[in-house]
Amino acid sequence: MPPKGPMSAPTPAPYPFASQQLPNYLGGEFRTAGATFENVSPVDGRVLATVTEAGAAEVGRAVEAARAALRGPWGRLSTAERAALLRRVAERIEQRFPEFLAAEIADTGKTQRQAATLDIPRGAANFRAYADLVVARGSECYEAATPDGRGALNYSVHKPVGVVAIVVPWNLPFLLMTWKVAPALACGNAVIVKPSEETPSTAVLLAQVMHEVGVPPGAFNVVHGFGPGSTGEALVSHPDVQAVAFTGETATGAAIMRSAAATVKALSFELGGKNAALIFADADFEAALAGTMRSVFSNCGQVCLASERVYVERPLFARFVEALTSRARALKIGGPYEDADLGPLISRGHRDKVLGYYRLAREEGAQVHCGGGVPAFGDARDGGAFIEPTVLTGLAESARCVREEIFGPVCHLAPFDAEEEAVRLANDTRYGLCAAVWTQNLARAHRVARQMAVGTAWVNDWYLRDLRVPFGGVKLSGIGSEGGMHSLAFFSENMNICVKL
Ligand code: NAD
Ligand code: 6OD
Repeated sequence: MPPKGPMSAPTPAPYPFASQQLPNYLGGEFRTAGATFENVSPVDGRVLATVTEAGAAEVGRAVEAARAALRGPWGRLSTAERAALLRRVAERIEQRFPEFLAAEIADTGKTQRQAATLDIPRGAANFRAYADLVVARGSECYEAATPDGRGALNYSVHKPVGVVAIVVPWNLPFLLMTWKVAPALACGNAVIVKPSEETPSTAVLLAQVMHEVGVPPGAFNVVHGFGPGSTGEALVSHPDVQAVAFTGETATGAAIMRSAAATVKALSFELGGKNAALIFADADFEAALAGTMRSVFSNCGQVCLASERVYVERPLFARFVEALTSRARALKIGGPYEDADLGPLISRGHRDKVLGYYRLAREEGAQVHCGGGVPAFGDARDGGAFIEPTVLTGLAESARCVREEIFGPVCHLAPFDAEEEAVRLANDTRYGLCAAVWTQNLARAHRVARQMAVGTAWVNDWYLRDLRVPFGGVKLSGIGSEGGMHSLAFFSENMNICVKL
């Protein structure tokens, strides 16, 4: 949850696709042929637009267009020329900021404050970051001895992997899509994006931007649709797709792995989490409280990095539960333009899932300190997917609500007595995405952070990002690292040339 303050961002434009049919973008053309599905507002359940579903034939066309782009003008651009194009993409996103803002907000219902300070600016930043990184990348060079004494020179060359599928979720749609599109294009691949069926709009705006700045046809393609038995499966099983970069649920990652296995595609997966926050008695109480409010309730809890398990050292436990509950009760729930703290969940379907966990928590013996239900507004918002922020205690560590990812505005708090116990509790999960450690003891901060079995441990903060650092999950939370040179490595083939001197 970004802190409240004066809005620096421009006011959003009207939703750019109101009552229109969102097209696929194939080989530089916007196409609306085929079946459609509805884009529904999570704020009030209205149909915002229809979306063209790409069947297997359209996916095939996208792959053909991508292959042609690699053989054509796109494949002939230098690294510097590609980087210059990415910078123009970033500039154009900024010029069309109000439309991106309106589109992201319409699809997700997220607060204007968050979309304006995180989602859309990060989309532009992703393109700039990878434009800079790709031109800064060097290559390896080794001199080797040979029996004749003349030696040999080895040097590596980065080549694109080929046609890359990028399959992304709905929680931070623009941020997560561009996080993969930017490095994939920077490395010279041809990209086919499948946005989530829940959030199709910013992908179409991005296609328009690519078109406007002159990204050659076929280098960037968008196919809309669902996952299993639909667009997503057709894409990730296509024999001419060489790599899949996926963000989403762990079970979906497993399904994609099966689809991709037959043609041995390279995979990069950013998956689910059941992340812990550890609050030691020596923590700065106010900072830990504010940070945990953000890590539990930002984006209505729909962040893979969210702290769904909060462990507090016993002397602080009762005070922390009371303070978190009181702040959670005070959160304002409302529509994106109401200066609310909490927007809706993405859909009624997802709300049913989260409410199922609220019910299960009671059955499993939780004490519900606040929330646990659905707010009533008495207006159109009752047709949306709003839900109450919820604070739980009292569950056993074996409870499903402590073990399974809920992906809503809810956390369970439990006390601990010793550092080793805190480390054991935090790591006792099949996931391994991130952890937040709150302490003012410097030695403990380093010691505990290092023992976290996760891809990222934050100390005295949460979701503080530097786009150069490795970002990924261990165990069920992912395969591989993205971020900085790690993304460039995934999206490149590394070829060695050996020259006998
Ligand atoms: P999801 O896995 O249901 O869907 C993600 C995407 O995969 C969508 O575009 C969907 O259409 C597609 N898809 C679904 N089944 C498919 C299949 N069989 N083949 C090909 N594509 C398929 O995820 P979601 O509900 O959209 O997002 C929430 C999940 O994403 C949570 O589990 C969250 O933790 C995770 N997530 C992880 C990260 C991370 O960085 N680790 C970031 C954001 C979200
Ligand atoms: O900030 C990022 O780069 C990133 N991949 C965030 C993931 C958030 C999960 O919901």
